[in-house]
Amino acid sequence: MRPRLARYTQVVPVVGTAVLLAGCSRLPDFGAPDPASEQGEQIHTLWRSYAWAAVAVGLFMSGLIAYVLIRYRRRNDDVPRQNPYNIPIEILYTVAPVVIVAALFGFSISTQDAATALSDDPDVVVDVVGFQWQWRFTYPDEGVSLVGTPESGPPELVLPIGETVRFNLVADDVVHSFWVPNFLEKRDLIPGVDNALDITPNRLGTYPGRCAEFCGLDHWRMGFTVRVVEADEFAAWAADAADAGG
Ligand SMILES: [Cu+2]
Repeated sequence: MRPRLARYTQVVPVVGTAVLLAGCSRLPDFGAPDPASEQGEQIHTLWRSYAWAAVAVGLFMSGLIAYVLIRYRRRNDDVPRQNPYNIPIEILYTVAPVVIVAALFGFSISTQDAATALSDDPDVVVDVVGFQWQWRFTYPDEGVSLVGTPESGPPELVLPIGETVRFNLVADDVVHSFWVPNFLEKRDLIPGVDNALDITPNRLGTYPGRCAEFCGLDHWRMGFTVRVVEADEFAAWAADAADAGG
């Protein structure tokens, strides 16, 4: 018995350390994209909190299991003490998960309310139309309209940093889904339903966007890009695009 146990005590820490080190580079985000909007930050924080809560519960439970395995190992052939029940422990292990789930539920609802809130006075409005198989982005206040075609390729959505952008989402034919992974939100475009989404970009850069609902054979063509720029650069771009009849 002894030598085998000694071998395990050497192997387990080595394997455990290797797994931890391998996971370290992705550990902080737990696989989520880097957020590029205020709403995305909120969702990202919720996601990371969930993941850390899962890690804490997992470690605690693993510790309990390890403790029981070692502490109550069979040492002889005596029949162990037979307890039909243990009321305090049963109450504890019923109440603890309920409390954890209730807390996670509360955080989810408050984050959802904050991330999906619609501003009364958005700074920029973009009317998004999804159709088989491209996007039309219209900025009514700036007089700009961009449409993706097989010749021109996918359109580029240009957004000013730090300003609230209202996306009005409309589908022309079938269901599509507007998705920019770095905003950590996606919203369906459904014929006959007016959906809206507010995004406040907070990081400069260019991000990929796509349709996240299979909408027919050329669904894969429905890619686009989002470029987040400074406010004055946005104004200059919008003036140029309006002049160009965009
Ligand atoms: Cu689509």
